[in-house]
Amino acid sequence: MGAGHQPRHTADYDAVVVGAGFAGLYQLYRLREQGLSVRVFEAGGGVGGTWFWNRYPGARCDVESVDYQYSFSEELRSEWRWSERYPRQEELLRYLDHVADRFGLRPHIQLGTRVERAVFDEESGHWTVGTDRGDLVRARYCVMATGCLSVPWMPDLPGLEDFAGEWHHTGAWPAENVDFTGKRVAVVGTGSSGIQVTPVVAEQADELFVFQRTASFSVPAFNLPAGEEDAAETSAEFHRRREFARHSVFGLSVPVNKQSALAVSADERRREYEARWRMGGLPMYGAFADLLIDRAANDTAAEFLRGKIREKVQDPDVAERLLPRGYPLGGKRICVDTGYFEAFNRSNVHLVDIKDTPIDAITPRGPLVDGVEYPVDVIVFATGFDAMTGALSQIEIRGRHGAALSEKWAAGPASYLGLAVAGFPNLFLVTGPGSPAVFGNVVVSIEHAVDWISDAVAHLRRRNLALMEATADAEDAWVRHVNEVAGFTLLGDVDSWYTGANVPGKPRVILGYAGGAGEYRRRCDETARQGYTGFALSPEPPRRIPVGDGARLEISETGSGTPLVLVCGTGQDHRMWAPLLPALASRHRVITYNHRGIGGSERGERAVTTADLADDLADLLGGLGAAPAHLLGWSLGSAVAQELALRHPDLVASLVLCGTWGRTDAFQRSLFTALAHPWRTGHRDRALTALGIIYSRELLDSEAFGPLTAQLEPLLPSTEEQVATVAEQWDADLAHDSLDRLGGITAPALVVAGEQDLLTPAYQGRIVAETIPAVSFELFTGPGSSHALLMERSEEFADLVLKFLTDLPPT
Ligand code: NA7
Repeated sequence: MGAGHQPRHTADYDAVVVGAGFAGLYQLYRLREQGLSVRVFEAGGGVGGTWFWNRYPGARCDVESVDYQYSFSEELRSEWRWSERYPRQEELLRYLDHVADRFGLRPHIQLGTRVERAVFDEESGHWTVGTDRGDLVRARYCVMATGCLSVPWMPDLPGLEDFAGEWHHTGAWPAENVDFTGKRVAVVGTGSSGIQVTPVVAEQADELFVFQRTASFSVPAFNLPAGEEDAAETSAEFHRRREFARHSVFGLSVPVNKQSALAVSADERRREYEARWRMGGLPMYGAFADLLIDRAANDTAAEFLRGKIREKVQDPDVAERLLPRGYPLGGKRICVDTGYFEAFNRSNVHLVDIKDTPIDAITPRGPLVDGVEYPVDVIVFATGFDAMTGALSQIEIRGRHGAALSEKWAAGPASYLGLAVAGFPNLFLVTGPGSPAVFGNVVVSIEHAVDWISDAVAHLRRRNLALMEATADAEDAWVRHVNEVAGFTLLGDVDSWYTGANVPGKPRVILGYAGGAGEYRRRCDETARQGYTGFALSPEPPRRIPVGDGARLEISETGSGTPLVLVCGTGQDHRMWAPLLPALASRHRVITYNHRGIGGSERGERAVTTADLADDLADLLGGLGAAPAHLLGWSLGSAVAQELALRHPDLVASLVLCGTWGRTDAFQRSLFTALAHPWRTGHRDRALTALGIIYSRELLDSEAFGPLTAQLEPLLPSTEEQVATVAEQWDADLAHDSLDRLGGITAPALVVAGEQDLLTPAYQGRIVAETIPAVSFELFTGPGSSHALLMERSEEFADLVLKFLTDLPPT
């Protein structure tokens, strides 16, 4: 945090978005459209992200203007005119500024503010986000729109701090003009940025030294001013192009040739490469289907491009040194240039090959290579970015149990679909690692990711769910898939920012999904269509409140209307209700109640009885101002609900009882003792009567019960003394739980039972249904346990409950 700024809790928002570039602006727009309060934090002094920072001379996008723009607003698209085929940085920045103004986004963006921490609070299910300006805000959702190439990578060069001239990184270029006129200049790095800056500086500088470690493949842009006709034509074409790009391999609007480069004659190959060359730029990727898969196929394209360099560069020795070798075409993103190789035909431009002899140091006068000093006035570092993970690793991001993302990602980033991370609920990444954005047109990918995230948020809100979290299994499977796919391509083996190899110490893993933009989209959309498979969706995290003599209860609340309390069973918690919540919360104030400490563990030696829990719940309802309430009990919860209805009838408006009618551990033990050792206890008949409540006579007489009894055997008392104690307890319990007592329930009740559940057969429900006076009885049938049945058919179950509640006579 910056000096002088004390953290202060400034506000709560529905969502915090980090970054106001292409991704952040659109994310803000979408969430605002959905009615969310949103705060965007942006480190830059203006919006624009990459296009705010990369203002170096010659900075230009390598995707055509018509494709590198938003598609979400037809008005925006039709009113904006691009002036060139490939947009300059300055024009892109103007466009993004226009978007921020046109859609009223600025009031929600805090500029000049760097997010330093984002911490998930498990108690509240919210993110707390802290900035270098002292902001401390809370938000339900946190969206990282931090960009794929937003953290400039600077080599650690000894002596740089004593350099007498000025130096800049292309990725953090000053807003003021840097004048190269009459100066000696060094450009370090010959990736996209170095290739773009070189010809522009060459025209201004006295002398230019280009320090090249690896030569790059580059295809000319053939940039042109956009004529009126072009604009009209491309406008008409826009939707067709965009739709094509969305489902294409590279996210580009140019078709990929479906043939193998090796399946055609040398002449035909050359014709195709020439045609792609004339298109200019990235369409070269699609010249043949197997360029990024088969090294021999790739070599044909690489050789074609090397031939072009030889044609352009007059000095054969310089040309030879500019030839990219040792890695496949496309292994590093193909550069798109305007006069890069031609610049070396100028007498003031010098290529310094540093492949075998790296820059040793920067002296006060300039770079020192192999004992030779290159005195310069300005050094331009075009040394790239800590890509994909750099921006995220600069923020302290902590998820469940305080776990740090940086630690989780120590051996390489793991995400599900590049959109979410297991253990970090409601944290979304726009084009994160594991997404295909960097292999094509990032704007197409950004729009898709933002739409997906926005739809997911809408889904959660519509269904009254609070949290969405990738499961560890889904994440593992995605990471495996990403690596598997990369293994089929030539991308995974190359030292580049695609693999993290450009930053020393960074784990070397493929950072993007190489399965294709279209295939990726299909997978993400399918996931969403199927209700977000691979994600755990859950209701509000519970509030924990101490009650009774120290036991802790957990409650969560959602929705509004007449209180409806959901009481879960032993070993379950509030998450079990997730499938039912959307429907129930649409009509009721739903309180889920999770009793903890059952079995005496949190209450000393004394076992907790249903009566204790019922009393706790009664206190709770009073404290929450939620009485009288409808009660829906599952398993042991249904016993608690019953007990509450008996002990505090005025607090219970109605009862929905489903699942096994278990009692306390002590009760169960004595029950089974009675069953398994009837000759010892002498209570066989009474036991069977009681078990008829919980199970059924038919079930007890069936073979199915034998194995269960065997399982219980170790629990059973064996000495005479133990048996006597249990028998005594059993008498007390049985008296307590007699059917006659159920007859004392006056609240209207609905009993739900599943036919296939060993422990919850229909018979149990029928007996209860016949016993409780004001009752209706519903039988759910189907395969599996009644619990599975209930959850799988949650909509039907919720309808049943809602209908029961609606049809209740007014009190
Ligand atoms: P890139 O493509 O990562 O290029 C960085 C260049 O800097 C590349 O030529 C590197 O050589 C070179 N480099 C990095 N460190 C050093 C040191 N220590 N000494 C000499 N040279 C060095 O980044 P760009 O900004 O050009 O482009 C990034 C993306 O932006 C691009 O792919 C487009 O999508 C737009 P190396 O290849 O590592 O040998």
